[in-house]
Order: sequence, then structure tokens, then C-alpha cells
Amino acid sequence: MRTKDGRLAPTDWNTALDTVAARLLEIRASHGPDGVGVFGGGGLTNEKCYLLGKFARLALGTSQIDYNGRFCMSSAAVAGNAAFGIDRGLPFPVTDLGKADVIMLAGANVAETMPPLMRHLDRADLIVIDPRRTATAERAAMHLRPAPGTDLALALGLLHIAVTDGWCDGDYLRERTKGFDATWRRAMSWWPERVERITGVAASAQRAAVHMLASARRSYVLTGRGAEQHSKGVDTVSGFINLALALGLPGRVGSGYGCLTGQGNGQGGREHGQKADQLPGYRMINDPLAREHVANVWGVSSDSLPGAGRSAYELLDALGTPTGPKALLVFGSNPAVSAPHAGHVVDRLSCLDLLVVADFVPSETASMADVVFPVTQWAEEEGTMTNLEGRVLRRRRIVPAPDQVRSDLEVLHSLAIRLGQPADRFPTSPREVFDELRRASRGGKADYSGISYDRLDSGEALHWPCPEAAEPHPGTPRLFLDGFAHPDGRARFAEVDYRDSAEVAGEDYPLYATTGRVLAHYQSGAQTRRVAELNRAAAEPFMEVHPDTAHRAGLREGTLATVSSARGSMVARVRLVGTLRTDTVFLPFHFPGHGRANLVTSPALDPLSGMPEFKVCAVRIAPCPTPVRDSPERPAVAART
Ligand SMILES: Nc1nc2c(c(=O)[nH]1)N[C@H]1C(S)=C(S)[C@@H](COP(=O)(O)OP(=O)(O)OC[C@H]3O[C@@H](n4cnc5c(=O)[nH]c(N)nc54)[C@H](O)[C@@H]3O)O[C@H]1N2
Ligand SMILES: Nc1nc2c(c(=O)[nH]1)N[C@H]1C(S)=C(S)[C@@H](COP(=O)(O)OP(=O)(O)OC[C@H]3O[C@@H](n4cnc5c(=O)[nH]c(N)nc54)[C@H](O)[C@@H]3O)O[C@H]1N2
Ligand SMILES: [Mo]
Repeated sequence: MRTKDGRLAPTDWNTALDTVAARLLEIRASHGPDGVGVFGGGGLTNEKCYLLGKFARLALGTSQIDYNGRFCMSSAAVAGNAAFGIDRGLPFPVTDLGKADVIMLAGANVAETMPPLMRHLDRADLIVIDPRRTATAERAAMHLRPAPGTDLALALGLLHIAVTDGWCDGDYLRERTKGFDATWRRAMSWWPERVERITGVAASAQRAAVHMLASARRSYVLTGRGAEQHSKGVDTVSGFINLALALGLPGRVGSGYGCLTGQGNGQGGREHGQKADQLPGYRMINDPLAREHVANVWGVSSDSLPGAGRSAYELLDALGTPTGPKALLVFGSNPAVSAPHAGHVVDRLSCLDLLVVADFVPSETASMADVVFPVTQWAEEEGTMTNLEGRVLRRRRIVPAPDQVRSDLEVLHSLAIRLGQPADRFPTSPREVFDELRRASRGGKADYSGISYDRLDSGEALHWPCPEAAEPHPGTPRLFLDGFAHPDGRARFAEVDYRDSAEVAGEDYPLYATTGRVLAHYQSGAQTRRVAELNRAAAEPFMEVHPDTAHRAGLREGTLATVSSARGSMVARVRLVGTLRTDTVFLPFHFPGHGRANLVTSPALDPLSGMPEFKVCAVRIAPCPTPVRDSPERPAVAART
């Protein structure tokens, strides 16, 4: 707990829990239940996500809960739901990719971000769409290098070519889809030369890509954050889904569309009710039947459940404002580094009356907190996670947790009873929580009711939906073979058109910055910056920049640059990369302090998903006048208070 002189100092659990509960009750009494917010994470187990959502809605009574997955796959989720009626990263087993002939990867650097997936991509010819020549692009048969934020124009152009060059599957369009005509009316004017002017991808390369994808026997289109993290991320993903539908790929064995998920539980994290608008089982919180079902499982009246709250960035942006939460509980995220416009987010966090962080490392957000709960980490606990193909996996305890450390479930339980909740409403055993989650998900889109720890422990591979049945249901490795999840069984084309990114480069900020990941670090770096080997591999913030662009700005290899946008500046070491576009610089977002890429990123949000525009903002670069730099975190810092 933070002491009077401002340090974080050790205390005992009862004091910490009593203090937090008392403060929460005070804040609720003066500001109402929405005076307290909750911020979750896609790294939490299914059990934690579920209990966190329940804790927010019942113990706190707040609508103000969202999570870092809003920054991650939310655009693909909206587009997938609209097109197919269900949002599951891959609607087929990942091993299907191993038999593919051609795979288009739009904005995904799998070689660095999902190395274990690469072995499934070995056989296929890859078409990589990325402004950078990444490690993944190096292995590709074809690399298209659009300007950041222009993929939607590219997707429209590829659809245009698919139609005019006669690659569409007419029977499939008639029998399995709806809405093609309206979509085509938009794509009609996106002839390849016009697309070339906006994206920089040559018309001939566009034609070659469509030819390769369409003429293969087994082909897939996959999207990653590069296509999704935009203020038009939903429309961009829809653009790629339109292309896949026109070619007749989804809903057939041996071809398809999929979104690559992110965090360990990126898929499960978006199903069990830690999202602002969601209840367990991928139910929507504004749907009266969904509310009734979940309220029944929870033993409360559906009237007592709050409605939808703010999306992640909107929630952070509202902290400490007259209408926003005065207290925030963070479980599984480090927004001081990973949220867009991070300088502003840190200001908002410091305006709170109470910041509580549960973590197992002293993250930058934890170091701002009034109270830090030291919790168990993955090898120290039981639970389940759901992977990108919708398969539920067991997490098993393999080492004992240190003394004085409690699980997230225990923390939620201990707080809930202090807030007046019945003890049995917040179980601490993961198996018990999972059994309740099964009931809450029954009949929902993501139906887990037929999945049990016993079945998983006996080695069964179970993909949701897996309803409870007299004969154990085998789960659903492949979705959509008989029909899509809309009532009429047809997939929907989306009527999308191109628009610019929220910021266009101009006189003051002439370049585009895009952000992403490197192999050696994970996310905000809270965990990986503590590992000496990883720090050696990627020690400090850097900027990839084309030699000509650097030269014009007076920058040389290895010097320090200031990167500035309309929101702020960050400092990074210059790395000259001859294969990069001359209008674009790349910044990894793994570093703290002055090296935070998110000091410059834009909080422009996609209107449908709430996804921030991490992948493009306008910047200028210049030599850094004074070597202001934070010392890299020491790996040996004591992890727990
Ligand atoms: N090593 C490592 N692995 C990770 C993570 C990590 O932090 N480190 N994080 C995990 C998580 S949570 C996630 S979400 C995944 C993310 O996995 P990816 O989606 O592969 O990761 P990113 O590096 O964010 O973005 C992918 C690529 O998009 C490109 N890009 C940027 N702007 C654009 C654009 O406008 N259009 C296109 N087409 N491409 C663009 C970038 O150059 C980058 O190479 O990785 C997961 N795996
Ligand atoms: N500029 C830019 N910013 C980005 C992105 C980008 O591409 N560019 N990508 C975005 C994406 S896709 C994502 S997913 C976010 C991720 O960004 P963050 O949400 O900040 O993710 P992490 O750095 O993994 O932080 C997770 C924190 O939770 C802790 N933690 C992990 N597991 C548990 C647990 O079980 N319980 C508890 N209590 N704590 C736990 C970790 O120790 C760590 O401190 O960043 C987003 N920010
Ligand atoms: Mo992510």
C-alpha cells in the first residue's frame, strides 16, 4: 500500500483488502456504482474473466468495465459477427492451414508474434501485406507494401479484380451469401490504378496477388493487428472478408477467413463478460433474454444488472472527470504503457481517488497504484484458456506460488464479501468457477456447457460451441460447413468504402508512424523487460526509418531521434532500414518512459468497435537534443510488495 510519504510498502492482506473495500464503498456512496471502473485483460484465464465481469456487475454494480482486448481484436470481432454471425478467430482447426496452398496475411508478422504458428504456414505460398519487409515478409512468395492505413482501398481493389477478372464463385454467392450487389457497387470504382495511387501497391502486383489466391486449390485470408488497429478497422476487416466471400473461401473444408488472436487467452477473454457490452457466453448485455438467463444463473433479478459501459479508451479517458469513475481496479493490463495517447492516460490515472492493480510484476501502472495485490502467475495456478481456434485448453499448476501471494479469484472473493456479497457467489476454486461459467454460457454463441475439466483432463480436444447433451457433444472444430450463424444461414457482404485515417501527413507532421512488436518483447514489456536475455536481444526503444528519410531529417544510424506527433514526443534509437517505405517509420511499443511509442499514437477510435488507431498517426522526426533516456528496468527488481 502507498504510505503517507508516497512509497509502496508491504502490508498484510487483511489491511489491504479492508482498505480497498472501505474506499470502494465510500466512492460508491458519493458517486454511485459507476464511480468505480474495472479494466481487465486478455491474458486472464476464462475463469478470471468470468468472475471479474460478475464482480463488476454484482459486487460493484458498475457498468464501467472493459479490457485490453478492445485494443486487440475488437475490430475483427465486429466484422466477423456481422459477416458470419459468430466471432471465433479461426472457424477451423489451425492444422488446416498446414494443408493450404496460398495464405494471404494482412497485417500480421507471424514469424515474430506467433512463432509456433509458422510451422503450419511452411507449406503455403504466403502473400504478406505489410508496410514493412518483416521477418514474415522475407518468407513470403509475394510482399505487398501499402502505406499504413490504406488496406481498405487495397481490399476493395482486390475485390474489383476478383470480379472483373472472373474469379468469383457465382454458385457460392447465390446460395451462401447476401449483399454482394451493394458491395460491388462500391468496389466497382476501385480500379487497380486508383488503388495504386492511394496504397502504393502496383496494379500488376494486385492482379498477381488475386490470381495467386484465387487459382489455388486451398487458400485462406487471415488478418492481424496491422489491418485491424485503425479508426476504420472494422471496415478494413470487412473488406478482406468480402474478398474471401467473393472467392467462395469461408465455410468450406480447405479454405477460409480467420483473424489471428493475440494474447494467451485472446479468444476466451472476449467471451465471458469482461467486455463493456457483454455477458458470458458471448451474450450481449442489452439483450433482455441474455440478461434474464445470466441473472438466473447468478441468482439475482435481471433489473439489477447494469447496462453497457464505455469502451476501453473511453473509460481511461473518463477517469477522474466529473462524469467518469473515481476509482479503477486493473487486472491484467499495463495501460500506462500500452494505451494510445499514453501521456494523457497517465494524467487520467493520476486524477483517480483510488487506483488498485493486481499483478505479479511491478508494472508501470502498478507503480502508480495506491494498492497493489501480488497475485499468482500462470505456472502457479489452475484454469482454462481458449486458443485462436476456439479450443479450450487447461492451464495447470506446476510450481507452488510464493508465500504471501494470492490468486486473482481469491482477491475477487475477498473483496466481494467485504462489499456485502454472499461468499458462495464468488468461488475461489477455478473448477467451481468454470462449472458456473458453463451454465452461464449455455445456449449462448460461445456455448461451453458440454466442456468440463474432466473431459479436458482426459485429453479431449474441445472447440466451442460444445453444448451439454445426453451423448457428450464432440465440440465444433469447423464452423459454417452447413451454413453461417445467421438465421438464414447466409454470410453477409459488408457495404464498405474507403476513407482516410484520422490523421493525414502534412506540413507539420510529414511522416506516418506505425507501431507493433518485436520477437524479444511482449506487449508493454512489463514481463519481458525483466528478463536479461530478452533485454540483450532488444535493449531499448528504436525507430525503423528509411535511410533517405533519416538523412533528410539529419539522423544517422545509432543516433537518438525525437519522434513527435500532435499529442507528444518520444525518444528512440535510429535504425536504418532500406526496405521500409520512405513515408513511414516503425516504432515498437514495448518500452516505458520517454521510449513509449504510445506517447505519439492517436486515440481516434473505430466507431463500431472502439479500437484505437495504433497503426497510423502523423509524426515528424528530428535529432534528439539532449540524451534524455530512462535507464532500462533491472531484471532483478523485487516483484512483490
Ligand atoms: N513477440 C511478441 N509476440 C506477440 C506479442 C508481443 O507483444 N510480442 N503480442 C501478442 C498480441 S496481444 C497480439 S495482438 C499479436 C499481434 O500480432 P501481429 O498482428 O502480427 O503484430 P503487430 O506487430 O502489432 O502488427 C503486425 C504488422 O502490421 C504491420 N502494419 C502496421 N501498419 C499496418 C497497416 O496499415 N496495414 C498493414 N497491412 N500492416 C500494417 C506492422 O508493420 C507489423 O509488422 O501478437 C501476439 N504475440
Ligand atoms: N502502440 C501500440 N499500442 C498497443 C498495441 C500496438 O500494436 N501498438 N497493441 C495493443 C494490443 S493488441 C494489446 S493486447 C495491448 C496489450 O497491452 P497490456 O494490456 O498492457 O498487456 P501486457 O503488457 O501483457 O500487460 C499485462 C499486465 O498484466 C499482468 N498479468 C498477466 N497475466 C495476469 C493475470 O493472470 N492476472 C493479473 N492480475 N495480471 C496479469 C502482466 O504482468 C502485465 O503487467 O496493447 C495494445 N497497445
Ligand atoms: Mo493483442
